[in-house]
Amino acid sequence: METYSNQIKIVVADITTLKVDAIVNAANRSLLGGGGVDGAIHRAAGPELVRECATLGGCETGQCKMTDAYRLPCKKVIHAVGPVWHGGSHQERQLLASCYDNALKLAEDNQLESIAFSCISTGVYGFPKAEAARIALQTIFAHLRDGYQGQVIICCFSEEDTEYYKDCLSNC
Ligand code: AR6
Repeated sequence: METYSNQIKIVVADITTLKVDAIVNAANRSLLGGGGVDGAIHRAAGPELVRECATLGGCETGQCKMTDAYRLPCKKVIHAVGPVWHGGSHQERQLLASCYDNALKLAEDNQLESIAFSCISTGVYGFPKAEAARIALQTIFAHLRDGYQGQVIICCFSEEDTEYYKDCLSNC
């Protein structure tokens, strides 16, 4: 994993402040906004964002859809719908991996040079944080191995949350 560490950054930030090509929202299937990071993104982007989202027909769990970013400093928002944690026997791990995989495919297909992920599913959706960090990093590293040249930022909302990723980078 160390080989690609110059392409991965772990930061503590409000994701709405990041000037990157795309930020990844932890959305719900309606794509019409909510609490947590989703609420913060919609507030900062302004009402045009929900207007565009309303044209998309929602999004399945594990999938992503991309919109403009309106008043945000980034260029695009990738809305990922993470799984609700129901104990781990409902394909939660595969669905979370699929969010990261699909967001990175969108980044590749659209020549995005930097992408910042929120910690999808680890808030109200209750996904265990250590396992979510491992899944996120494994999926990101698979894309870097396959040749994605961009910068990947993992945007944590607290210093504590960064530890899950740092542990994983040194032990995975
Ligand atoms: N910047 C970066 N990270 C943030 C921010 C922010 N401004 N605000 C919160 N986080 P959550 P989920 C972190 O609950 O678990 C919404 O209502 C937070 O600390 O936002 O995928 C949606 O509409 C946590 O680490 O997302 C869905 O209904 C991470 O973002 C549902 O919540 C994800 O927490 C999705 O739940």
